[in-house]
Amino acid sequence: MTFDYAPAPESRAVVDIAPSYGLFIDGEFAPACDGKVFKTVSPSSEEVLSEVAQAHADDVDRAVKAARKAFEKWSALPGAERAKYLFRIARIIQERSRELAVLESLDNGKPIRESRDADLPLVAAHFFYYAGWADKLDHAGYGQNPRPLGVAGQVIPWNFPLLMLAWKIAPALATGNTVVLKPAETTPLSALFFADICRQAGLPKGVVNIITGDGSTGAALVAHPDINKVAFTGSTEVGKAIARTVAGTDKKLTLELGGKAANIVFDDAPIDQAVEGIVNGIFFNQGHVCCAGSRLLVQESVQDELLDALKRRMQTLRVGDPLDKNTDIGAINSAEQLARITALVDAGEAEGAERWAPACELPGSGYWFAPTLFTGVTQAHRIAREEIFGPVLSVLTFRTPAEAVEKANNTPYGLSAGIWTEKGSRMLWMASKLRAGVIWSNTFNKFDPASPFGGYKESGFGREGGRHGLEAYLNV
Ligand code: TAP
Repeated sequence: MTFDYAPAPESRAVVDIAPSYGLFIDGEFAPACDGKVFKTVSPSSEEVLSEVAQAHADDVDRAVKAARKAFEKWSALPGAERAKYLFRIARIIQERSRELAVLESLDNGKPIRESRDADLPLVAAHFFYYAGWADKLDHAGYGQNPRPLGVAGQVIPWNFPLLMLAWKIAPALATGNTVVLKPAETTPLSALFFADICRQAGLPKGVVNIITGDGSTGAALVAHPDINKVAFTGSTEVGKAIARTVAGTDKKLTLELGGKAANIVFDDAPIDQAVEGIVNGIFFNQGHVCCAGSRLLVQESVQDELLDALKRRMQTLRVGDPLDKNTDIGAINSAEQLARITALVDAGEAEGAERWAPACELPGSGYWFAPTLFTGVTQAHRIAREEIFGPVLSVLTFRTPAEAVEKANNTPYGLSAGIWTEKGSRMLWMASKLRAGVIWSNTFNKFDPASPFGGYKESGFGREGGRHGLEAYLNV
């Protein structure tokens, strides 16, 4: 479904944003018990969008209790009944996708073209997909009568606020669990809008609870003694801390963490197509993508040709207002993230890599970073090892397929990889050697709810999406 968006000022009017929001607990919005709030800001204008309740540990407890109470009835519903609610939610998301896309672009900074054509269709598709599983769990390959776990505590990041919510909530509900979800501090609004959709869909009270807050709220949730499952997406550092909290308890845990994916281009690859894939791989969503193709590995013999074409293409990228449908690269999500990107880029220069960016004028207010390319990068450089989580590409070269595999795997992460070649046998050989959970060939950043997603090594464990995504929420 596509909409023709009005120019920026009118788009803003597409969605009503309340001046303040409470926590969504047991089907009602209510302030935090101590009345604390925080502001959520649009990263493209630094305008305060709304004030949102900051959940206290007692609020977390209240949300978990509501989810526990709701679990009894929700888990006892026939799968076909749960499916009806999920289908209804999916349809309302489609109906309200224009509002949601604008809201997501305002709160997160991502271009409206992406929230409209990528995030929202994927969010709805995810709910439709898991709705379809709700009455077929006996056929999921886990034997007769797989049982839900109970209450799931879910913590998500700011890069795909609504999509990460869908990845967490849809499989949990389909399998008969109830949830308490904490969105990231910088992007709470689409999760609160989703709470309203739950009410619109008539979802029983307490099945979904949304508690806004900061890292301390997430920590209180994962440490709560009465949750049965923790699902986390975010940084490897916080993921490790959560694993330590959960260790020794009977809580089931899945972690989706960081990445430093290699996008590998062989000399027989269709260069123009590869350039599009590289651009999509690193500049989609400002590079705030855990599976971003942030390391370009190019075969030496085509390096010059490829880099010339890539630089020409980068000169056409438009950075600016997320609500302008011609924008390719929106705002960096927060001042903190901008500082992190800037520090790593400075380190790249200090360590001797060569920095290049097209001439591009950045807006005066808000948080912005021009699409950037580093050549002369070695594996020892920080920009080749650490996740930048921004629109910054590090280019390395290789001569042989074996060298490409060695360099691609030379990272503590293992979330995704891309291979560009005409040779089918090489694709298969590479795919068998790369230590990455998702491997794309002659494409990049393609997602489908039927396809499991997740990492190797420090990119985490467990899979979301597909039949595999059910397992994380079932006693099997
Ligand atoms: P984090 O700082 O890890 O935050 C993720 C979520 O955890 C946020 O809701 C955060 O709350 C919360 N949190 C922070 N400290 C916590 C604690 N001690 N206990 C429990 N929860 C806590 O990551 P981020 O900056 O939002 O996101 C960027 C990172 O996420 C990148 O490294 C990226 O690779 C990774 N990521 C991975 C994936 C997948 S699928 N593997 C997808 C998206 C992002 P506040 O934001 O309110 O502080």
